[in-house]
Amino acid sequence: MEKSLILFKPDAVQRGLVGRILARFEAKGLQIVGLKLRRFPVALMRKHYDAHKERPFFDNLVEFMTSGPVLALAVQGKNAIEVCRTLMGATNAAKADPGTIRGDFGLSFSNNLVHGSDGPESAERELALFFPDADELVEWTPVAEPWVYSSEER
Ligand code: IDP
Ligand code: MG
Repeated sequence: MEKSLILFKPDAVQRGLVGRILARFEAKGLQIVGLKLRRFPVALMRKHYDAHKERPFFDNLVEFMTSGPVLALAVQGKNAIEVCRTLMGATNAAKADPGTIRGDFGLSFSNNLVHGSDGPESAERELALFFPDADELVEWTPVAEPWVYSSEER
């Protein structure tokens, strides 16, 4: 089982899409293992997007991500990182496929509703940033798990 860090960006919260977006992760079969709503500090967002610090959009991105509440979500599942990226769709929401979160709810390159970790190392790093205390991630066994995965897959 793999964990990924998902952020619902301020546009998702402001537009009242939190429930509908969360429902997609749950309906897919992904397990919620951490959840919090905060207006996160600028320093934390700069660290989170450190890989982009030389990009021209970096300052606007950090300003956007700290302009309002963000929901941080930790999900778990088999290949959760890739599964989440597929659910989210392409970065430019205007071009993202219908059926994806960005494709169904957005039209912007920057205001694209969700963040998802892009690999195991970034997932570990990002989960530690947004859920720094060990007890913030909950270990539990979903009763539906035997129905979500076949016995060989588990
Ligand atoms: P990702 O969120 O799909 O992984 P990244 O390339 O990691 O995309 O970029 C991080 C975030 O920076 C994007 O989700 C988007 O909000 C913003 N961003 C990326 N490229 C651009 C751009 O060319 N113009 C404006 N914003 C951008
Ligand atoms: Mg990225």
